[in-house]
Amino acid sequence: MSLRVVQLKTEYIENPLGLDEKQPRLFWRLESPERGAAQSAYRVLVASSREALDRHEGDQWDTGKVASDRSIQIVYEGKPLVSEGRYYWKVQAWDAQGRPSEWSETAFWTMGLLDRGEWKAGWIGRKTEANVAMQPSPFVRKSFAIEGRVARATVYATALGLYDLRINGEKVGDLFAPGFTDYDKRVQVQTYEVTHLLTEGDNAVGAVLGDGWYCGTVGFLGNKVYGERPFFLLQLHIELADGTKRIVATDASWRTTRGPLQYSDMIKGEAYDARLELDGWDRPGFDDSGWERPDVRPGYNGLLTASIEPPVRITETMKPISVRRTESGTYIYDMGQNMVGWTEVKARGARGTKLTLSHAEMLNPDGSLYLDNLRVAVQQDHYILKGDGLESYEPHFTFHGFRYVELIGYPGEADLDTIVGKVIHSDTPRTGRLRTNDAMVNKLYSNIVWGQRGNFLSVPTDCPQRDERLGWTGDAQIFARTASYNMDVSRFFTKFMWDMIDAQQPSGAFTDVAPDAGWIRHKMWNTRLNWFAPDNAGWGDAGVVIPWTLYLMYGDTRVLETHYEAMVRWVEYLKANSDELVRPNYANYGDWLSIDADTPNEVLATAYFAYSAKLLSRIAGVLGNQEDEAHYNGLFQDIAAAFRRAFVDGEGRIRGETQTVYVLALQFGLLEDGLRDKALQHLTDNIRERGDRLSTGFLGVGYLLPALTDSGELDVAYALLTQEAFPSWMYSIKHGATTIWERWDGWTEHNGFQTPSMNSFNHYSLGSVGEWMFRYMAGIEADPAQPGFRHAIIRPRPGGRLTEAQAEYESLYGPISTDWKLSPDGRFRLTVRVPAGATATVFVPGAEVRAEASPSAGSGDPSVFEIGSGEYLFESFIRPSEA
Ligand code: RAM
Repeated sequence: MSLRVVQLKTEYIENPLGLDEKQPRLFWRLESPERGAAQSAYRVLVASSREALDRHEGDQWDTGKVASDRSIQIVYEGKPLVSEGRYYWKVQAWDAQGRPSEWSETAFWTMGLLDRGEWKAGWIGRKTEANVAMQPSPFVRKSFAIEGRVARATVYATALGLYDLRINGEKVGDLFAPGFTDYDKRVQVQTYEVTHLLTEGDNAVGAVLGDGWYCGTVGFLGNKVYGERPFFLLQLHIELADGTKRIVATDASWRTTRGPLQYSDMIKGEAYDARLELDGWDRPGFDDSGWERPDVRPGYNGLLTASIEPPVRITETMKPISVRRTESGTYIYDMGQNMVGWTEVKARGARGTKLTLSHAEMLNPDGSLYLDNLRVAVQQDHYILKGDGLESYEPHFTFHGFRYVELIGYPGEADLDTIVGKVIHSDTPRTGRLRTNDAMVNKLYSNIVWGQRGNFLSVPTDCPQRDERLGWTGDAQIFARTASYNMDVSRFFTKFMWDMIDAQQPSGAFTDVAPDAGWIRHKMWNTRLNWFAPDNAGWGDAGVVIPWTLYLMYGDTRVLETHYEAMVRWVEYLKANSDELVRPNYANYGDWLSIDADTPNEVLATAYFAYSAKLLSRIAGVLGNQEDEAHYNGLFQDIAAAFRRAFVDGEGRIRGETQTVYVLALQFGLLEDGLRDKALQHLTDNIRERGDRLSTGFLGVGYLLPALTDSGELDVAYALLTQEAFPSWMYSIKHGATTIWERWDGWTEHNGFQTPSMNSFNHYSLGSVGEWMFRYMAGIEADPAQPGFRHAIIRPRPGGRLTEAQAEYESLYGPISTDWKLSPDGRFRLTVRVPAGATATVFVPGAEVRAEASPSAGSGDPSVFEIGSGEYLFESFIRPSEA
């Protein structure tokens, strides 16, 4: 028996609760000690009870033995799934020799409330307090009795705002639920299994409500974008051992009051008065007779959808690396890492003592906190001690971007144990690891990952510190591929696509920001911020690039199907708003934050228009729509021709003559053969004239090293990667960066800090070079013909000062890795690992290739190999000039 079936997942996760997907997709992994392990057939059983499944009865679905090598994205096609249904499943697989595996372990999923009519609960909130600018966070609660033993209890909950759920004193769920969506259109519902928390007899359920994105400050748009104050919706479904069912739901019988949280706002920080704590409020037996009746909102017109996004969690606790007492008696801590989350402080002192935690990314030259770049954000949390021994405090509905913490008003001597930093983000599992022999390259990679950790919070935000933190679509699309190597962003971006769809304009235009946070609805782009437009080149295109990325990385065709029409509308919109296929010069962001190089808007916009059309053609092809495939490919060719006519001269010079115009034209395939070489020459000349330095902004930077490498200019790519002079990635690292900066010149020796109105030190866009590190340097590339790494293209490219690189990517099939080493004598050794069920084509650089596998029969090239699963060693010789 050579195959084992493991790690069963439903809709990308293990044993999910409360799905509303009527045909969930199933995934499993194969394991085998043998090389070349493959699945030749599978059988899936889905049953409505564990007992039935144990008897191998698939009363919901029995696929029978299906001859197939597929083990991901298997669409459920059994009996209809019902509300609150619980489904158990397992898999058997046959290997290439026809030997069956054991049955896998049992996995399950549950369905949520599928019918709106099943929602009996009312939305409860607390009336606004008069004469208070920032409102205290409402507490809501209810006591109830259970007569009998609880067999199963499930909570369905959500809020317009944020909620922190408690049952019998225990916290249930994660942070910042229900997440950021366009609340005018939808809100996500979370499902929790709480059987273990309930007891026979008296019980209590309660929640603290936060303003969050619903009514707190959103970016620079002010507060109350979607509503006035938070509301909470909950249904607790209890099934007793004797089969009786009952529901505890939010309604007028609940009670509400204010507690210690004087305010808690994502952008404005928090104030907590521990003297006002409501001891035992979330436990049974608490006397809430003095509490108010809640205010019940008439209803909600948006959709209640099952939560898709990975929950936000504390993923790491950081200890400060140093602390300094200032002259004024405050303490400034250095966390050693620009991080996102908050600080927990421990203090002992007199009742009424107030302490403040203030957060900043950088220090001013005089050692004080650099707060100028926060704009109107206030990264401060205030705590008033109750004077009750050792107290500890951390905030609730806010977060900060910081490396430095100033502790103000601390009673007594603070030291390194007084505070800890808590790192929070959408808990997307880590899938990528990368290491080289070069400490600076490793640091760059670390900074990229920290940029992602700091900015993936419910939506892909641009930055975590100033009054912005919005789902900028341009940033998201340029970084999406890097992000998907680093972490499993399948569900994160699936959710974000809904945000983009909700924001899509009636015209078909995708927006700059999603959720659009009301600014287009409120015409903010037209008035206060008159340069916003709903269709910026490289921003709106995220609506096509992100689904394509999900397809490549996860083989997800559903996201393509689901949003196909929306993508068509986008491309048709671009076409309708072009002038003979050239996108006119309208206000847009251009190659945002490029340095000393202005890419003309019309060149950029036309190039991206072509790219969207090309991806749409490929997407149509994947979906089997040959007519559209041909049609949009034709459109792409026509746009490319229009691009050449309008912007490219006979010498391959492209209007603007920036690195970005050349990079995009090369990468998007807009040039014909003869012109390509000339354009490449202009690009490399430009780089050389600048002293091997880049000038690209957000849009150009992602394709810069790929375009050079694909065009045979690997040396130039490496020279840019490891360049330490300004502007470069390594410049920031030389000056202490622990994250990717928003701007190449966020801080320079000559000018100090850039303009404070836009100077984030934690923006991931310029970190899109992470994609090149995986795809080219380590050489782990997806094959669009067999996506999701069913077949990988392994093509490592040693070069520059790099002599070693190891990378691993945890694909849906399992880990794929490359590990290469180039010795000074030119000997090159490469180890490749491929998971069971997957295959790879390996391109070994250099000459005199020796391998544990035999060369690919088809290619006729002795350095190309087709391998199956397992570990393989390749050796070759690379003359110094080739490296
Ligand atoms: C800035 C944002 C974002 C960028 C836009 C154009 O304000 O930080 O990164 O996409 O502008």
